[in-house]
Amino acid sequence: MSRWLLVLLVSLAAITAHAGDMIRVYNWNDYIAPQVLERFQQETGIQVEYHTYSSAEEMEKHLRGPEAIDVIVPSHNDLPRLIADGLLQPLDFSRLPNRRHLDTDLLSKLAAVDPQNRYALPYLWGAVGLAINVPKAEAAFGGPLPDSWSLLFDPAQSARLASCGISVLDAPDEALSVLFNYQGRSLANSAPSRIERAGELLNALRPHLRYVDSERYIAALSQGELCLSMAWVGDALAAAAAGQPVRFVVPDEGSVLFIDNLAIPRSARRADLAQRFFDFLMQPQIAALITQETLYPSGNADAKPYLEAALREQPGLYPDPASQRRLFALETLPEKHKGSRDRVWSRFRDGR
Ligand code: N2P
Repeated sequence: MSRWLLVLLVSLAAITAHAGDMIRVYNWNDYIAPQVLERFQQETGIQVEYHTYSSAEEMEKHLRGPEAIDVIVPSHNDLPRLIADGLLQPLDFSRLPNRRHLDTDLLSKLAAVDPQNRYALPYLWGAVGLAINVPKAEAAFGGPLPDSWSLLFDPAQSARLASCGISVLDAPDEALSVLFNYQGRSLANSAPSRIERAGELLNALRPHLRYVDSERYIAALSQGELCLSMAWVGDALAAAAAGQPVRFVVPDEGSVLFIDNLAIPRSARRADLAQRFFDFLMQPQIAALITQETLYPSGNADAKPYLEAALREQPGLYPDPASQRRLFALETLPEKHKGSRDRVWSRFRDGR
């Protein structure tokens, strides 16, 4: 073969290897740094078709739907069911050299829901708490506020805050877990009839809320349009970063932690490219950029030194030891609770 023909063939091969290389990614809203996607596309020539969802329910709809998806980001508590239902593919660790940077503490927590960490790579994590616009909330409340879920769950207290705007996450497992915990119970160990009873309390609360939504509240908090939100940590810190006097509180009664994970759906056409994407994201500097942008703690232990000092020290981002003692990992909801949960939740969310 002539040298020129060989050169031609090699360059043709290079072109065809890249032409049409694409991954379809579904991730939570506000959960990536846009420049990270751009850099990945530039460096690898792999196109990313990027979509977002704002609830676990929506995520699961996509996962069970007809579309082929290469990357999905489920929370740890949903992993057992997704794995058992065959909706995820095992990872190939040999394609993931940067996996060594992941937080081993998180990996061992995850092993409880994903034995041997075969399916999931911790990406971002954090606490559920209350985002409070302190001056607005104190003015409406008529004095200093307790660091308590009672602000939300005690209808007498939430009635006082209704005028300055309250929202709740569209996250039934999180919301019911913190409610049960506030009442001194455990959601996973309670009878389904208890969930129906909790539904009555939620319904009493509903008229005091603007909405039950996990996306709208981010901009609203940042514009001072809400004074109390059940919030995921990064969304609350984003409002503070936007200049609002918003505090993120892990209430005295305690709250839940979530770990969100990179995973490959069963339907993926390009598991190979999905794993290249994961390995790219697991570079400590890239992981740091993502935390810098989203204000969620990183699943990457080696990202910390690359965070700007102000962020590394930012109270609330990585829970301090006192909050840590009040936080427990969100439990997986037993199958037998799902019916009651879904009934109670759709009535509450839609305010009917
Ligand atoms: C960020 C979404 C946080 C995901 N807006 C919580 N599992």
